Amino acid sequence: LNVERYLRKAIDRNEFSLSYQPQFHTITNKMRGFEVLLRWDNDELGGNVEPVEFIRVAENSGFINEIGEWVIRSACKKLEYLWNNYFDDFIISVNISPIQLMQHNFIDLIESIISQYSILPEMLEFEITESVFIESYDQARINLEKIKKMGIKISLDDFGTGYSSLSYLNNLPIDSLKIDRTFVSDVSKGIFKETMLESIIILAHKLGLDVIAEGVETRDQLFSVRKFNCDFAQGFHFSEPISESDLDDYLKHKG
Ligand code: G
Ligand code: G
Ligand code: MN
Ligand code: NA
Repeated sequence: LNVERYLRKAIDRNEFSLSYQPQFHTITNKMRGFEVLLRWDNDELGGNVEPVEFIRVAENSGFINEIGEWVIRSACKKLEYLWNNYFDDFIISVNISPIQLMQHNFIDLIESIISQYSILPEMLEFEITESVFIESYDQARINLEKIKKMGIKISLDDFGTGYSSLSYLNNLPIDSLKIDRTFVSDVSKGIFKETMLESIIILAHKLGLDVIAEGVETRDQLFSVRKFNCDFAQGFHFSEPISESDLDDYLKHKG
């Protein structure tokens, strides 16, 4: 397929960029930080290619490791810049593919990247999905424990979809849980969705986890997640993912 062929050249041709979607505390409205989202602009494929169209291809070809390294490095560089210019206390959150997490040299790689920038590991968060544990639970778990020891935060992404198992919540070294946007978007559509949302939040809090609601698009949805004591929220209600070139403007006007 063409996608794979072009993907292999994308880093050298400077076709990748990162977008940044802010997350906010539901009550104080204080910014928690940004989720980093990969963007790919390729002329031959007609411009912007969605991550859903190429992440899987990159995973199957193993090329995700190289792309992922580029993402982490770029995110750390931006983290250094933001820490120097805007914030004392915030988090940059990076999506990590299961394939990346199972690399033998993953920990060395992360330590090496972090040492090259003036940043603290505590400011970095890795978003993982439950699919990690279907493939190779042990290897992923070993790496996660090491990442956690380094001080990097770990969050479980898309919670509530796929092969969710509640036992993961107790067995893995995670700090926070991101509630999938389907629970948030349907919250006004009946008591079942409300009960699901509320129960997930109560469970997470009992396990000492922070909770982030994804896909908050309206004020009503924000009020709903706040009513159930959800700690943080992210979504179009606050902001779309912001391109690198717009980020300074956004932060200056935010004050
Ligand atoms: O907003 P967006 O279309 O970018 O995100 C779609 C999906 O792609 C999300 O599930 C997100 O987790 C994934 N994704 C975005 N950026 C990255 C990345 O840098 N690495 C990995 N592995 N997945 C990403
Ligand atoms: O799976 P993950 O949570 O990493 O996916 C992030 C994806 O969600 C990105 O594609 C991003 O653009 C998208 N996204 C972010 N905020 C919203 C929102 O409020 N509504 C919808 N529908 N998608 C959103
Ligand atoms: Mn994510
Ligand atoms: Na998600």
